[in-house]
Amino acid sequence: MQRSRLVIAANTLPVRRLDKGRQEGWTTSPGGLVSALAPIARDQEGAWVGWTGEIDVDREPFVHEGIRNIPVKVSLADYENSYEGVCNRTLWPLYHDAVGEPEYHRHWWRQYVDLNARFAETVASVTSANGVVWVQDYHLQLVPAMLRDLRPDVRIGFFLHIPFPPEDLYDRLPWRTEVLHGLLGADVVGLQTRSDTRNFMRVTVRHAGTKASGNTLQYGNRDIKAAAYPISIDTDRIEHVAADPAILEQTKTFRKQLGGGRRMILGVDRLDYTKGIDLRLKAFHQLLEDWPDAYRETVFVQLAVPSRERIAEYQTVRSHVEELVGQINGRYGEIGIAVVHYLRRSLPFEELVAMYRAADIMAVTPLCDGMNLVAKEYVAARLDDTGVLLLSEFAGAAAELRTAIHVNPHDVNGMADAMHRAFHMPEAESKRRMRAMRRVVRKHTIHAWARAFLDDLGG
Ligand code: GDG
Repeated sequence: MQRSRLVIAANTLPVRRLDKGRQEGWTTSPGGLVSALAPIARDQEGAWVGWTGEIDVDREPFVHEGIRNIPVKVSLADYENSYEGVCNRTLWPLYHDAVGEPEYHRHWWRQYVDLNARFAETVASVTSANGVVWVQDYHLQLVPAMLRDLRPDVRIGFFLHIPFPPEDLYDRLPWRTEVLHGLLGADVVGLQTRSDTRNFMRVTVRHAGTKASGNTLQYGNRDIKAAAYPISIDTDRIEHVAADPAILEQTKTFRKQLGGGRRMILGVDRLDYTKGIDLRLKAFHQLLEDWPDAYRETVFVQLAVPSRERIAEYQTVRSHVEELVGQINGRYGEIGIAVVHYLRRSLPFEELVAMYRAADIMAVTPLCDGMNLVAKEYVAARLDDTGVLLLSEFAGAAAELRTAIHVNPHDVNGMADAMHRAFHMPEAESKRRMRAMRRVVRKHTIHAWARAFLDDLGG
């Protein structure tokens, strides 16, 4: 097997299969992580280990746009017990403040261990001597230690995209020591924020006997760096798209379709119960109740990208959101005029950017979120410094985007007031706030993020 000096391991490969029957082959997946890591992997003739998204399909490694893709076969049992079970019904809710109820099942866990072991073996077999491996996210928390056992010569990094929970929540996890042992196999553990980093360091002291000093954890005879590397976006790309005359035309078309001069609030999320879509809709409802005359001419557009649809909690949040949309439109809409426009699908990236440009207010109000890239993307798209960002204090992005209007997503009345305040903010103030945020996203890009992590890892 050919070996690479830089190997990325992630739940999914950076490509997805084009529809069968139409065109054979692969296309690069959209998304920030892929656009940040793909150029680095390409330059270094790197490899990417991950799942193709297909169940029970055995595929040989293949090269796509200069990156060697190494598929890991995922069986139905892997998918149901490890991916849907441990990843999305145990770890996802637990790490997100238990806003959903985590479930713990031994047979799920066994499959997670097994799948992590297969990832580690695959990575071990494709990494060159003294190479560098960067493991991504909560699906693969055991890989660092498993890989270290197989390949003590390689440098191992791990980055967690979701929050690391506080001690009292983390302690609930029946496999808390196993997970920590897995993560502590890395040389560098990256988290989204300083508070995630503190949480992580604390539990390793308590359950794994590490000694913490500054950003270093002493674990046995090794030193591990644990630090915050807040992820970001491809700012240049978004600015470039936002400046395209065709996108401006699209923006105008959206505004016209929404009713000419009507003011617009936008929400863009995966349809996930952590994103606070329902409470945000309730806040909009409250706004209309409190000031019916002032907001008769306002529309709320919610883009909700379908996600994890087989899981019951996701079906529940979907029906709840759809019920609220119906209630608000039933109460405030008129024939031919909806006040909430709800799209349960994803838009092409260019149209998404046009939406960002069309929105007077962007409401990003998750109950808990590792970072939230949508908030940063909105800021990057506001080339003329107009627009107001409402941002949950429980999104990792709040630590950097300090001049957004910070809201408590559990406080429906408070959010309605914040919407009201945003609509009445003097232009000089909203521009000053937006300019400050734009400086942040221009400086801290996804490329700077990847470089900072790999420099610390020695990659
Ligand atoms: C996890 C963490 C962390 C959304 N709708 C459309 C579309 N999107 C794109 C956005 C954005 C991405 O999806 C969503 O990223 P988020 O960061 O908001 O959220 P998660 O999916 O939960 O991501 C999160 C992230 O990992 C990175 O570390 O920030 O906290 O939960 O980029 O643009 N893209 C297109 N059409 C859509 O309709 N093309």
